Amino acid sequence: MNTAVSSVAQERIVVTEIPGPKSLALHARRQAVVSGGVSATYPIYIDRAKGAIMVDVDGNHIVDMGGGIGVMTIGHSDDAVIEAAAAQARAVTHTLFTVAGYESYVRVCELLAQHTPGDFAKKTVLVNSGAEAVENAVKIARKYTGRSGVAVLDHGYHGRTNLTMAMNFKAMPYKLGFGPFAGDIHHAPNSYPFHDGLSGEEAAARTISYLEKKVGAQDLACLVVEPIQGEGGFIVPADGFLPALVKWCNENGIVYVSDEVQSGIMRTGNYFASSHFGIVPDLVTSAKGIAGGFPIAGVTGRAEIMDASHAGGLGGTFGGNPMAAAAAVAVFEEIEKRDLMAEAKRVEKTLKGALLELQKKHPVIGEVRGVGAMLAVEFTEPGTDTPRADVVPHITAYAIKKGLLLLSAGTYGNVLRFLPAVVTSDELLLDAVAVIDEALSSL
Ligand code: PLZ
Repeated sequence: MNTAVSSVAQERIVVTEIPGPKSLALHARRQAVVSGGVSATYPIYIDRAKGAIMVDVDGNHIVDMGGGIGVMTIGHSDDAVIEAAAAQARAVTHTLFTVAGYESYVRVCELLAQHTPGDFAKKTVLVNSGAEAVENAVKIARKYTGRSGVAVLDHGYHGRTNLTMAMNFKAMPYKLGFGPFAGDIHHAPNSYPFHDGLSGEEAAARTISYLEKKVGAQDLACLVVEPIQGEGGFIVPADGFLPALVKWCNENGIVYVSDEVQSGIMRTGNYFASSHFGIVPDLVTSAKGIAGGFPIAGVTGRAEIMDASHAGGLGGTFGGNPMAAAAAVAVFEEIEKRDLMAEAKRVEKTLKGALLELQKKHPVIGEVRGVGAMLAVEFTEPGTDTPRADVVPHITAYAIKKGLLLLSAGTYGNVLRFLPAVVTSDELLLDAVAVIDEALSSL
């Protein structure tokens, strides 16, 4: 294990009630000055973090199964990542890449060209957030095709900007009262095998027929799809669904955008989840795990599409910030150097195995699913697919008191999702499942 991980005990250690007194004091200060629109899943405040552990201001060592929603894939405060960012900060912190360049931006684009699916010339634009990456993908697809329609799938999530709000499925909390929204966005059915029982081919035929009837393929600039829907509940589409959509897009001149903000950068044990499903998208969005906690995101894809914009059409003051870009380069280097891809597969083996065992004991577990270090449990009335929304809040509230941070997901709030750092030990993964077992037994 690298020193980054060993400098904070990789153990669950509870020394006060959680939240402890210092967290509660900070929370009171927050409530006076932070917008009420910014939610607090847990009223805890973090002092430092390494690997799989966050240490709160009261000294509790909390096992982080969420990674700040899928960002800390390489682990908290990885030595190589912080060194790279610090060295870059000492050298130069900002130029605005469109005014004067620097190497780390170019290097990230080379690495993304190398590691995104597809054996063709690729180019990238770097931006600040996942939502901004999705915005740019749409913008680029519209410019390239000269069409305006945007297709998205039910249960999808793409961000909080005006355009991406319109692309989200769920009204609450993402859209309610925030309209009017950007137009020409078309929502179509997804593939959700646990609920729809359809094969990939059947689900794709339904999606395609819906879009052809409702919009007309010739009016669509792009189809934007999360290969595994994240906020929607880690919905893994049926085999064959995504390849059929890609084929239809290719045949109809529609740009296929794989939104890999949550599923990308080794999360699923591949650089990009698209590869897991054997698809080659035209454009891929990356963010979250790409820079070990530094804010940077990108759109990467076919050079001819990425070059459709006139010079000056893409950009932004902070996009591809030097420190964040240097951190991203370090993440890619560490993945190779330490074979972290294998660690993502280990996480899947250990955690999925334990969750499947748990399912035998607790029939309220309807489905265990996911790929790599992107796993989830969906809770339903035993023997049915009727969502049980009460289980996840019970488990998360129980777990945090024991020093285990878990995240929920799902349109019906009935999914527990796991986005651990790939450096999380088997012991910690099994310990997390033991805590969930206790929580379920006390339901
Ligand atoms: N596309 C697939 O998962 C972000 C949202 C956290 P940003 N998901 C976490 C929250 O509550 O705001 C996400 C995603 C997919 C786009 C985004 C948007 O990425 O970096 O949050 O803008």
